[in-house]
Amino acid sequence: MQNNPALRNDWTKKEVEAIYQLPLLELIYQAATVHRTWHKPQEIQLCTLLSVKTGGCPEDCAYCGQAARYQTGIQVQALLSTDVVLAHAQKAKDVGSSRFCMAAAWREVRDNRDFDRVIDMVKGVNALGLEVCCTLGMLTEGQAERLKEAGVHAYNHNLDTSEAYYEQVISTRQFDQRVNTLHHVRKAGMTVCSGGIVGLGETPADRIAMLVTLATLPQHPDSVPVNALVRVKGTPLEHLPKVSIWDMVRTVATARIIMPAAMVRLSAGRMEMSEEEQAWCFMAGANSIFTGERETLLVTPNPGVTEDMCMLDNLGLIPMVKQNKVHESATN
Ligand code: SAM
Ligand code: DTB
Ligand code: SF4
Repeated sequence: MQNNPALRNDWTKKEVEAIYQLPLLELIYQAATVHRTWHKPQEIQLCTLLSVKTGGCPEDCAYCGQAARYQTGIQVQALLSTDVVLAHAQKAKDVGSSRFCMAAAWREVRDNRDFDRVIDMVKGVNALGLEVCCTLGMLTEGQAERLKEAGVHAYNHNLDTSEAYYEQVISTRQFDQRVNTLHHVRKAGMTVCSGGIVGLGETPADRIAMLVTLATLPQHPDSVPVNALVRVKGTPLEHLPKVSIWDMVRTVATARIIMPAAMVRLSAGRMEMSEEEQAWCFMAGANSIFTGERETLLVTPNPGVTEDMCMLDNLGLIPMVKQNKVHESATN
């Protein structure tokens, strides 16, 4: 359970819908007010993402360029060596990132030598003084414990959409299996990073339902990534319309209001957003982004760190230094 009484985990769909459907500027104003109460609004967390194993994934996530069954033309890459990963982590540190997230195109972790190698990577990145995050698919309790012991701070595992819409997007696993992994992550003592994607053809009711699932977990996720669908050529969703910025803003603002202590991360899709559009998302309570010198997320383009620094400067925002753990435990 949450320790802080100001954090509610009994949100109902009706209440959250009333927030999501507020007149837009009123919604943004309320979210900005909450943001200012819980966070330093000028600070943006900079996270660096590295794909440590790319493509060839057995899952059928309809949005994903890494699913083996879609012809997306991406370069498949087996698990990188620990040295290569540590070189990337050092560069991330040099350009001011405070969190380094390693992603693998796996359905789930298997107890094999690849997992042993990921454990070594985690230890190495931790030793550099970066906050270590992993996103490796589904985990058992034992695997979660091993990651925690090796020094993983946060585990990213998105619900992606509502339970009701889930099977329209992914058929090779169930919503409940994802929720179970979130419980394993929390039980092992890692922080939970979980959010979703806007623009999969879902309705506002689906976005609201997904946010309600996250906000009614025994403890809120510590970070909530809000991804705008990146329409990858060759995936079943490539012809969907570009997501409206106001749908992104409403989702960010609602997440900010109902999970006030969480970091809300404006994740995929920034390449197709103007600086002004991103500014609306920051105003609505987003306070974290993926950036770095690689200029890619996993397989799709992302703004480079130089461009992002320029944007932060224009907006009067500053990079957040490594998260203060005392503050985290005081608010959760
Ligand atoms: N394979 C693991 C998994 O699915 O949990 C970890 C990596 S997976 C690529 C991480 C997340 O990236 C997905 O849950 C999804 O939210 C996001 N993602 C993947 N492709 C995307 C796309 N084309 N547009 C927006 N978000 C995307
Ligand atoms: C998250 O929510 N977004 C990141 C991270 N978690 C792993 C991934 C975005 C991927 C965007 C599409 C791509 O480059 O494959
Ligand atoms: Fe695989 Fe993750 Fe992509 Fe789904 S989102 S196809 S599990 S890499």
